Amino acid sequence: MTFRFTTAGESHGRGLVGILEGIPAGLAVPTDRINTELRRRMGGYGRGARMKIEADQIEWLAGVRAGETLGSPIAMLVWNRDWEHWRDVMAPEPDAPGAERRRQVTRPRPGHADLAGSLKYDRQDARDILERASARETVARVACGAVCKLLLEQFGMEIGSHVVELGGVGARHAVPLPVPLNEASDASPVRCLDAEAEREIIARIDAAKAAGDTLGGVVEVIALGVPVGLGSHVSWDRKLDGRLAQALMSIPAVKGVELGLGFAAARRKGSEVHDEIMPGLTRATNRAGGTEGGMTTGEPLVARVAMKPISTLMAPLRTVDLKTGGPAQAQAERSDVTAVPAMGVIAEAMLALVLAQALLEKFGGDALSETKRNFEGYLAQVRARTPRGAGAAS
Ligand code: EPS
Repeated sequence: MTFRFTTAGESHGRGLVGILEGIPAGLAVPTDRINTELRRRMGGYGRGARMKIEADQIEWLAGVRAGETLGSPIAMLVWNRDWEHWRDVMAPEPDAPGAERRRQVTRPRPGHADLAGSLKYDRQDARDILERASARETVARVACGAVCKLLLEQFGMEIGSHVVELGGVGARHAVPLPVPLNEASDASPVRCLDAEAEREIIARIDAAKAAGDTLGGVVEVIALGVPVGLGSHVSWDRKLDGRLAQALMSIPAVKGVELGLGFAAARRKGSEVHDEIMPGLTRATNRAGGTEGGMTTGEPLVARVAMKPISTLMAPLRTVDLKTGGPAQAQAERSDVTAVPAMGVIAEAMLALVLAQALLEKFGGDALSETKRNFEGYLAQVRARTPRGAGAAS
């Protein structure tokens, strides 16, 4: 079965649409579980005024009946409440002759898609670019990811995230991490497990806001309960680590992705990097972050995702006015001081989408019952290779 997903929608357009195809029939998809994920994405200290306007909730358009998936493409819609204030700017109808649109953007923001997009798509108004480049699009990703999380749950997998660094403040690593992770991280306004770091991060966000500046940071996203053998070593585009990196890197403003030790592995000796194999085929450590040879090892998947500071600055950087060609200050659109806590929720969704696709590739199934049968058969096969009972797939 082909698994694919796509989104449509502009930040101040009518709404966002997510379409997800390949989810088997018979999966219960309670609407409140999707909306909970959307609410989590809207949160986090440092978000701007837009999140006070919106109350993101899905409407099912297709693919679900009586609370269960049908196996057909699933379509979800989230209306933009802010559309009411932007109708005249964002209307799809042609302008009246001679009318000039409000809120044109001709002073591109360094770091945003404004300039490259305006040149590539030959637009005079960078709003034609930024409306789609806006991270608002991730609403639809999170909705599709929430459906994937429900699927993964059926196979014992659980995904969570927490902020490990924000505005240059690093959190002390909690060992072991709390389970369920999101219950603990969502209790913090910056989704950070270290209370001392949390206080310092909040102070830095306040200071950045006062200075008209923005902050980036790093999130750790983790999947527990992942069976051994998702993805494959046989071809470059089937390697799960590569697919994860692509999916996480596609989140707006993300500039780096690490799995396990990541860059630190390059600075250590082999004896300090590789995870020794123990009787029962378990691992002494999980420095690899849950993949070897482009396949899951059965250990938790652990990725760290680095986000640059948001490129809309209230104290703007230098740019060029595309109308005049002369020097100018970049456009200062309303925006967030930081969206790192929300990025963690989006990273969870992207991880869920990649894992759901890999799961369905391996086990197939038009109905959830069929996928489960195939999954159980495989687990039994792996268990037979781990006679001591313990094992990655148990
Ligand atoms: C976002 C909505 C946007 C921004 C943010 C993400 O709302 P508005 O542009 O109306 O303030 O808050 O977008 C960006 C950071 C960006 O660079 O475009 C959302 O729903 O997440």
